[in-house]
Amino acid sequence: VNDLNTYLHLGPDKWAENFPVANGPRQSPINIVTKEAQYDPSLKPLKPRYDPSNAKGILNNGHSFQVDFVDDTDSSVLTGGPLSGTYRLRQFHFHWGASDDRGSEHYVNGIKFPCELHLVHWNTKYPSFGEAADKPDGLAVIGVFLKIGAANPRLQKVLDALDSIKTKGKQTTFSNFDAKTLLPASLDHWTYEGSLTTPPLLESVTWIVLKEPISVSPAQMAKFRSLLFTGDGETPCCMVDNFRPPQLLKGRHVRASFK
Ligand code: BO1
Ligand code: ZN
Repeated sequence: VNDLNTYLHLGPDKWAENFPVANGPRQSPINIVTKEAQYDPSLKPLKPRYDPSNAKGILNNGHSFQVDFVDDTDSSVLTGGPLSGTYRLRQFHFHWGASDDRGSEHYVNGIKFPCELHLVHWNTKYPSFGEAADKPDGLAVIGVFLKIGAANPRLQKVLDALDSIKTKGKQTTFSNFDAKTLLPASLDHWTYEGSLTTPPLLESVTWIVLKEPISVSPAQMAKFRSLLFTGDGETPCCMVDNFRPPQLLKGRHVRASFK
């Protein structure tokens, strides 16, 4: 694939033409039907341990923006929950809508949120993110819903950086940021076996979707929507509706860490 971005902009309906795994057995996101999720007492407490000094940069990748982390040691890791072993933080990014009635990738009982945060980790039983990314137990992503409410001061440093990366391909340094401050008070979660939600849609993700949303104000959501999909010199196109809709469950089971 020479230009992943070309496929991204054709939209989710066209992805299967070049990525047949789009119709595979463990695609993401999904609609989480809470009454179908079974409490699993064998799930361990989820343990994120992040080092603020690992934050490295922030990039407009043309379909979202991502904050990247140095991942050459076990200093920012996720363990516990459904996971065996240690998963290193690689990056976080968001998906959001043009308006507050949509934007999240996962739904809960058919309910959409205006935005969803993804913290992307890779299993250190493999030598690198790239090696892990196509293994069934290679990746773990924490999903956090954002709901409209009070301004969230913990988002502000990220949002203030967006003016510097308005267009596709722009990046700047982003240092000394504690990703844990973006998590809600409760780490209660649902978990299931899924995939990347954008091409290459690899079926390698253990999804950990937190039950408790974090807040975001209308003005903060406007800041997300001020980013552009387009590069400098192109006709500006606002970065909005960068989510994939829910995929078929195909017999999968969703487990809950809480009763
Ligand atoms: S998501 O969390 O399921 N929305 C998701 C979707 C796609 C990626 C990551 C997370 N893509 C990968 C790229 C790699 C890149 C990596 C880390 O993200 O395929 O090329 O190195 O930024
Ligand atoms: Zn994502």
